[in-house]
Amino acid sequence: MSEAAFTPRIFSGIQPSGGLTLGNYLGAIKRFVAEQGKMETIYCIVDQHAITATLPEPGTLRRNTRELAAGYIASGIDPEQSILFNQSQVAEHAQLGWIFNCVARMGWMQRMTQWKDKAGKNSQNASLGLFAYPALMAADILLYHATHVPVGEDQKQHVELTRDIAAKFNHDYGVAFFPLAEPVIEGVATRVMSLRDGSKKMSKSDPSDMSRINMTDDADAIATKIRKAKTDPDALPSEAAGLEGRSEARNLVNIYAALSDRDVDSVLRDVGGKAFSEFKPMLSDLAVEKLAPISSEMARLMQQPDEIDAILSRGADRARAIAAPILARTYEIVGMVR
Ligand code: AQP
Repeated sequence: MSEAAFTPRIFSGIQPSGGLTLGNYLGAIKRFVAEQGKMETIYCIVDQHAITATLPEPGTLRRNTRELAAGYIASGIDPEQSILFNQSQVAEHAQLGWIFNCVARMGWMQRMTQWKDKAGKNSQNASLGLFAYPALMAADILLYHATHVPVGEDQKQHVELTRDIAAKFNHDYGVAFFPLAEPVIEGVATRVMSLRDGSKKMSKSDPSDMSRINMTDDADAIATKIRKAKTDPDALPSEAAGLEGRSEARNLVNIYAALSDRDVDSVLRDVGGKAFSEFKPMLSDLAVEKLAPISSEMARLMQQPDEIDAILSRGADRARAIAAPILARTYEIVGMVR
């Protein structure tokens, strides 16, 4: 087995399945920004994944795609330094996804917790695309021979499946063609929880808007949501161990720590002993200070949809230049006549 040595390269994506949340920002985008300059970075708007749960209205999908592009750029993704594009413009994703549908096993897919959560009790009525989603995600990553995939906790199992698909392909064809990509899950905000229920992750698709902070929320909305966030009656502890069994309190402290680029212990040294009535306004002020410049820049960019589309189209050209030879070599390995 001899093939390429793999150049360190980052790939990650976000679905344009609704407005961006603070969970997407802290768990993904803020960390994507921090990776720029360390190695080659490729960031994708995975619009083909965004039609797996339900088929959104076309105008909504277009708007969400542009808003996510604006969110990436307003948060600090530089489309010159990173490759920024939407998945459907690079047909190689779907093409490699098909090969991986044939590599992945039904049993592997059935074990995916996101499939179980999203399909729920009515799995017979879920789309085939939702079931195959992790194989397409493996294609997204491996089409660029990415070695590192920064994600939130919830996506760890899908990156592990990507490794299984790469390993099976390499083994079955006797090659070392695809890298075993590493999930990169670092920092205090790899799992930002719902403001209404500390056992559920903050999610774009949660029916309750009060459960999440949207990146487009104004200062009043942020303050209201934090003021109404579920907590417990006790004061904040002075050390992280005191957050044990207090999921809502832990979540708010983690958000504060992530927004201020501090660790939890250092935050608790300052706020330990305070009641939530005192801590929540501190958290609101910090969230508004950090998020307001991003949301106003997003609003400005959204006034220029043609400029956003041009950035995505240039990004897609750059992505295709990497993807096409990797797909061509994959077809050759598989034995497809070209
Ligand atoms: N609550 C979260 N905390 C930390 N990280 C999170 N991510 C999402 N929610 C949180 C991370 O954001 C990246 C993009 O996720 P996605 O939008 O592609 O899919 P998702 O994980 O299914 O996110 P949502 O918000 O829950 O979307 P819907 O509601 O459409 O399913 C990933 O790196 C993810 O880990």
